[in-house]
Amino acid sequence: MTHSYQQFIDGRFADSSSTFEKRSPLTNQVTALVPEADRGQVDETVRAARAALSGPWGDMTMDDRCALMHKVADEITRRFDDFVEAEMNDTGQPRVVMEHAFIPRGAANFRIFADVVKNVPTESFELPTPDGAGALNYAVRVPKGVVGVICPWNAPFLLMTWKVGPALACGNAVIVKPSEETPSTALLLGEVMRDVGVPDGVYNVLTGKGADSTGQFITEHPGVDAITFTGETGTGEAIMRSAANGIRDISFELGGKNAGIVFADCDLDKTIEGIGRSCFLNSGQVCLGTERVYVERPIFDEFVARLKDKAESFRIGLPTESGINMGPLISKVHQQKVLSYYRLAEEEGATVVTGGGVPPMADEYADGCWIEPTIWTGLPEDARVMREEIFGPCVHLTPFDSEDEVVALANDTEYGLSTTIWTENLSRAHRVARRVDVGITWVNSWFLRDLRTPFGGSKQSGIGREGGVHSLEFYTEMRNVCIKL
Ligand code: NAD
Ligand code: 6OD
Repeated sequence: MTHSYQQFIDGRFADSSSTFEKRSPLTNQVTALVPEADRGQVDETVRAARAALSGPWGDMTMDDRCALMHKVADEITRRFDDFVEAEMNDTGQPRVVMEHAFIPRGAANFRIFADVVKNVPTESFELPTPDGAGALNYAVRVPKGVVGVICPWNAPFLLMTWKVGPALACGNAVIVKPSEETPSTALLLGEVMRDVGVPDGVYNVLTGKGADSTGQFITEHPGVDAITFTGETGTGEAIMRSAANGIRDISFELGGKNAGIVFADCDLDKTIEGIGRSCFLNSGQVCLGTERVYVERPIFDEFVARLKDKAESFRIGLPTESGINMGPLISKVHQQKVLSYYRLAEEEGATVVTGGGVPPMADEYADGCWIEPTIWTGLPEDARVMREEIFGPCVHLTPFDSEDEVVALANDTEYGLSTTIWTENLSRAHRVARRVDVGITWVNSWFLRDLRTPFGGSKQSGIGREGGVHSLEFYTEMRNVCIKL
């Protein structure tokens, strides 16, 4: 049965004159019709959001606003199963990943930032003046205004709330554009916002596509004061051009080609577990994932054999089946992209250690977007598979001989999002961590998140940092007040 989505504008669900089809990643069958907001609806939504800023939302005290954000988190927790179900249907990823990571993080994004906002001080300076009376400067934070939040499909609820949580805690109004593949949890959050009493126009969701569609219409709209975006680097370039009109602020979290670094003195059991997650979690559709792993030569062969066992231990299947820990890719288009890299790896001379194709699935799932976890060795560093983000459950393993060599290899990329380093030598861990040119380094762990820490990418992996106080720097404007005494 085909479900019809609506958009969430000014506190109400609304249709649109045009729609597009959404397919299930499990079957590739059409499951829903999604509205595509046109320029008129974007304009209407911007007006509603601006009105909210000068209405009850703008007048609300910080304490009341933050208390409301806690209510949002509580209501997400109360409706936990609805969120798990919605996200699972959109992404096809295993229930266990939704329940233990992606949905609880959505609620945490509201709680943590409500608390951060209340606890960050502003600065104050006393200035001597010739008359001896002096002057007092103090800074105040005000919301940026209407923030456009443009989101990807790979961890939809986590990544959307990671931006909406701090944006609202800081007093902004938001217009969220979820990915065309995964609109469900953003819309479900509309019900939550309405039910806990978030004023109309504060949280809006416009569904649609990107270029020449809703995404572009939002980012080009002069009434949108700032744009926060997570997605591909190329899309970031397009949005940056839109944001240049009217000099609007941007925060970008973009693509990666992250390196894992494994030293011979690592705890190999823990390393295989950790690197296994970093390569294959969410079918490799995690921006922080590792598609290149460099392993110190004395343990290279053992590492290859053990990571192969790990990859082959994944149970691929339906998100609702027990014991399943790998789902499909998001769409046929993405599956074809990943498979094109699987073919390219062989053309470029890779040895396929495991995987490389599509697992057979039965009956109505035969045409789903399934993919095998894949490991390669033997590619040169200039192979395209070594340089371009694939965003699938695949990794290339390369041996190395020295610290200097591995730092150079890890840094030899236009991206700079994250790295994961595995060693039992603490001094080496600190030394190497400082030298890898990325925004986020994990040692003996991966994707272990403290939301108070700076998060973002170097080089072409992003602009700006969010997390903790850094989110406030983007979602508020600092103003200085100077009082002559
Ligand atoms: P994408 O860039 O194709 O799309 C992201 C969003 O941008 C979608 O909502 C899309 O509709 C919209 N969009 C596309 N073109 C647009 C335009 N011209 N103007 C305005 N909006 C536009 O990314 P994706 O395929 O959804 O997600 C995968 C990518 O996201 C990968 O590159 C991955 O590395 C990256 N990512 C990065 C992070 C991070 O934190 N750095 C996190 C998750 C995903
Ligand atoms: O944990 C986060 O806050 C975050 N932004 C994760 C990004 C995951 C990318 O796929």
